[in-house]
Amino acid sequence: MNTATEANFDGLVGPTHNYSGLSFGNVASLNNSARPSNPKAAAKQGLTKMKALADMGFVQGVLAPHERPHIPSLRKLGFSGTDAQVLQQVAKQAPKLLAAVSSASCMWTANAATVSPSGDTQDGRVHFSPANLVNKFHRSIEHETTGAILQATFRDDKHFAHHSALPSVDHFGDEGAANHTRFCHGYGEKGIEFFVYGMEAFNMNAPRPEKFPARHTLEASQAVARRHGLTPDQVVYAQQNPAVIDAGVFHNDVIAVGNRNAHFYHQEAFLDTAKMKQDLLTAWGDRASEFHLIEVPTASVSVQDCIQSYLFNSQLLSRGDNDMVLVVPGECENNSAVWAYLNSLVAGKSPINEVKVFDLKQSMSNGGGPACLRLRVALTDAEQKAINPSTLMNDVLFERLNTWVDAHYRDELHEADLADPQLLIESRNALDELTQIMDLGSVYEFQR
Ligand code: SUG
Repeated sequence: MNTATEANFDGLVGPTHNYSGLSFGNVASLNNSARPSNPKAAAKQGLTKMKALADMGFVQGVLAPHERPHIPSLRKLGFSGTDAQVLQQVAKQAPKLLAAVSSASCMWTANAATVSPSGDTQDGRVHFSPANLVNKFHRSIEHETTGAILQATFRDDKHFAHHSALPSVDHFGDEGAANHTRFCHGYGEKGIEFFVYGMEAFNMNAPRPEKFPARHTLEASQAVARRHGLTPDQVVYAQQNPAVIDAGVFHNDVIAVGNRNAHFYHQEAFLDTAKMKQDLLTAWGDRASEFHLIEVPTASVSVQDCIQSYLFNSQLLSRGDNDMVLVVPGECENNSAVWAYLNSLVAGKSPINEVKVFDLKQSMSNGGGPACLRLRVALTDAEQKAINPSTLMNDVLFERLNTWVDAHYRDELHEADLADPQLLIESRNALDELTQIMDLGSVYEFQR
């Protein structure tokens, strides 16, 4: 058996971070539409969390932001001329399209890909499938650059297997690790991969939400499990409760989080909670008493409280066996029901022994909490050594990235600013420098 560690790769917030109300079904995105944003503060809030986790001894990586506004997407849609002319035309003819190709949404790297660690896969490599994010146009343009950045980070095919995204069509709607959790004894041991979906695409008679979209399908998860070489006995599928999707739980990570032998979830998260529990316990096998099902009742915390506070959009991190810390956003502290629940949780018998609070307001206002901002990758020592070292957080990288943000980021951005050709130039200059800092090569179209 290999020993392995869980690394967290956070998305660095890009220079065009803004609030455009692009995500129907995501309450925060819709509520904050057209509010001015602060890209500099957003990037710094993210960096502060990354550094704090690195200082706590966790392996922390960084995934670079994408090129935005994304001029190649606009050219595909028929805009032409110089880059400045393209911006001018789209701002006049289709301002929402400009907002969509300017979104810094790749910061939410829980949606970047689904990752299966080497302990789970038939060929003993770590498998990555970038998510097609097909349900939202602004996110559907992420997967190619995501793939390039993942390959520039996990850059050796002896240890890492990189797939392309699934077909970009609703039937295979894939939102990545936001709907995927891995349970295991130790990170290097064969684990259980738990896939949560919003609907069955090919079965019109199965339940599905009525108001908001189910972004992720069972068929997408099944395809990812197949291509990653997972064996059926280690895979569990569960359907999200359509009623919570309709209430604003657009990804399962807004209402459940798991790590090693603990599943922390809300009473109303799943369509069939009893089956979810039974299936996980069956897959876990013997030593069932070591598996913790921590169900939060509606009577303590309502679904609305979950959506408002992002209680479950937390990072559940192991400090040792049966010793976990929960990283939550500041909104949890400000919600009295949630804060009371968390205090009783850490005082109780579960493995969750401490809560750490981070200010991530800039990301939270678009519906992205601590768990949205990170992609988990369990790695053996040999795999860790094979990673591009310039992507790993430490004192030097923290300093360099803060200086870089100070040099290139604005501290106020309005939707109208997205048409400013100077913003495009600033963003490209910033990213060009970043590829050198992080030794990524030419991952962006403007560099080729
Ligand atoms: O896809 N918000 C993102 C938030 C993603 C959160 N990720 C996880 N739960 N894992 C989304 O809805 C809003 C952009 C805007 O409206 O400007 C946005 O894309």
